[in-house]
Amino acid sequence: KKNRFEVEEFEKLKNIMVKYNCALEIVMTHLNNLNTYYNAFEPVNPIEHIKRRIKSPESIAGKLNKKGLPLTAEIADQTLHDIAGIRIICAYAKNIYEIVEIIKNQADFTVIREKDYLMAPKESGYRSYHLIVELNLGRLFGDQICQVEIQLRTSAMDFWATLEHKVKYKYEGKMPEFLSQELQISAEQIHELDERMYHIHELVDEINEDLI
Ligand code: 0O2
Repeated sequence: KKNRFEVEEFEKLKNIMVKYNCALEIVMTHLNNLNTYYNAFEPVNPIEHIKRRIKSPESIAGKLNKKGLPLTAEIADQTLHDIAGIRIICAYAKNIYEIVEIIKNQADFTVIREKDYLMAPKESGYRSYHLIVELNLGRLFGDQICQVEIQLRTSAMDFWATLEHKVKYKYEGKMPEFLSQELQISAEQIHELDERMYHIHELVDEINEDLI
């Protein structure tokens, strides 16, 4: 199936995208403020960096096709939770849980779904923490509700996920067995590396405390 909307639906989708762009801006402002706060008032900032993206129409159509749904703007709006997406990259897994708690306590948006793929990695080896937050766009938008997906990962997990995504895309879902095995092994090694790095970080922290 072609990953393309009919002209009329594409026009409707463009309007819907305006809404998701605004939602993305609102959530990004909060996260940027959090980043600023950590830089100004805390000894260490657990956030390495923040990335954002709006799903392309081709990618929206591809996801609807994969779910066996008709290619309409309304169905995309109702069924996809990740049209607006944010990725927060942290140094250590522990930081991820810290930031998840802060996001859950934000007054301006509500967490409506969460998935902990750190505790329970996907079969592919994928690790990340996913949150779907919901927010009201205000009077101007007729108080419409909009969802934004926030993915939280360590730098190492992001390195793996980016490569795996590229490989998966190249093989259009039919990845050769040896490659998926290779990626699963790499995911485990990356997890081990994450834990080792955290261990070193803790040791250094303890030494610093002894010196004070
Ligand atoms: P893209 O191109 O990154 O946007 P749903 O999204 O709710 O329909 P599901 O399975 O419930 O489907 O969502 P899930 O697993 O919580 O998250 C889906 C998103 O997580 C994906 O979006 C990816 O960004 C990421 N993800 C999930 N599993 C994997 C994986 O095995 N490898 C990699 N690299 N990323 C993964 P999209 O739309 O599939 O892709």
